[in-house]
Amino acid sequence: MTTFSIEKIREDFPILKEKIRNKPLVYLDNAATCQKPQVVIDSISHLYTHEYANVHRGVHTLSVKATDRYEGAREKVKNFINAQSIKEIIFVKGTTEAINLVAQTFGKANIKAGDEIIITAMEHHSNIVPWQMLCEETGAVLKVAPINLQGELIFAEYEKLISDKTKLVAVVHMSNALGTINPVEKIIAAAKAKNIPVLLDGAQAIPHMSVDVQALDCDFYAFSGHKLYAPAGIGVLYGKQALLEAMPPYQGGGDMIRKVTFEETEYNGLPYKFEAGTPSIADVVGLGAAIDYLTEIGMDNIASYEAELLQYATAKAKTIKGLRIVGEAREKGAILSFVLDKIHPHDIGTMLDSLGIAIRAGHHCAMPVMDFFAVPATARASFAVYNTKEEIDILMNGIEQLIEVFG
Ligand code: C6P
Repeated sequence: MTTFSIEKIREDFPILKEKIRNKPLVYLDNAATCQKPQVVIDSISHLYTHEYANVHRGVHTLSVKATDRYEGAREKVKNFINAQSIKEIIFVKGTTEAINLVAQTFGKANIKAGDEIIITAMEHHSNIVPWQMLCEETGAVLKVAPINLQGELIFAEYEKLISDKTKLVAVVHMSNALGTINPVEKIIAAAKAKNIPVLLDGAQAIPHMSVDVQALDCDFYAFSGHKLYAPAGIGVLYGKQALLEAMPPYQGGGDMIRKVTFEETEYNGLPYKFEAGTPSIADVVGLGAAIDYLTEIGMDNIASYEAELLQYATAKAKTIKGLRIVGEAREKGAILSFVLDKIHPHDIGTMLDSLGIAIRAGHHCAMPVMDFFAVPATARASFAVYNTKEEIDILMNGIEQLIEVFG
């Protein structure tokens, strides 16, 4: 049952009033990136209008104000995912950079020839390629836990891959191509039984459910701001303090140092050790505002509203002849991937655009998933808190129209 006013929420997002090809915008490409509420836009505008300067560097008033805003946002992120300390919150560009950071620091320090890293067959390229690069550099081996035709992890096969050679498990929390929500508690427990650290790719999960990194007991959690109603170009790597402290820095430069001479450099403490150079200050402030906005609505309310939307869309999609849903996991987030008989997903995307409907068509940066389901691509509608059942009706009518004309 919806516990908030959807009309009010839609009012918060100015872009939803746009017309696309003379039709009201129906934005269903939220898994790629979602739209921004006015409070996020205002927070950035306010910073640049009244409080902007570089952070951690100046004693002047504006620098102190900007630093307060920036560090205030870190505190908000910490509370949002229930980390133990702000030292565990590293600002990065996004999920991709967060995973690369772990591969290049934790990975290089702890993984050697013959060691193994476990991922799953439903990973985004961002959680495949950094590990392949590390394996190439170190001689480690990448193991892939298989999935079934519903798009679910075959847990028993994952368990079989865990051995004394396993040095890291890196798994997507919610798949962007299928919508599958992985049983991360079980995945983590199986790895912890052998003291193996676990990284979760939370890019898709974070906007759809409440995430508690302490309850999960994951070692790393990566996510992007732009899928969480915040600006693009900012993301978060959560890491357990002890692990982060033991890791070498990622990049060298300003802010990540305590003392530099030509002979040697003493690195800064956490979290700054991993934040070299002037950060994306306004984007961090925008992320803080997005977190305030979502906290006010409540992540559990968002999860139950979006579950309603997904259920509604799935039921409708199943009545359309010639439509096949790709990814029918029992635990699923607000993503509907599908293919149509005889119409290529790119044509579906283009034709729906002519009706004002934005979906994504393609391999969704998950080519191995496409290979597994033997499709070149899928069409993907992905829902956010501001979407409605009426918009889903418009989507389904659009699909029926294009089947009639081209199918
Ligand atoms: N998926 C999609 O349309 P970045 O680009 O760093 O913000 O996020 C990468 C990423 C990592 N993991 C998962 C599960 C993701 O879904 C994404 C981004 C977008 O599905 C763009 S390819």
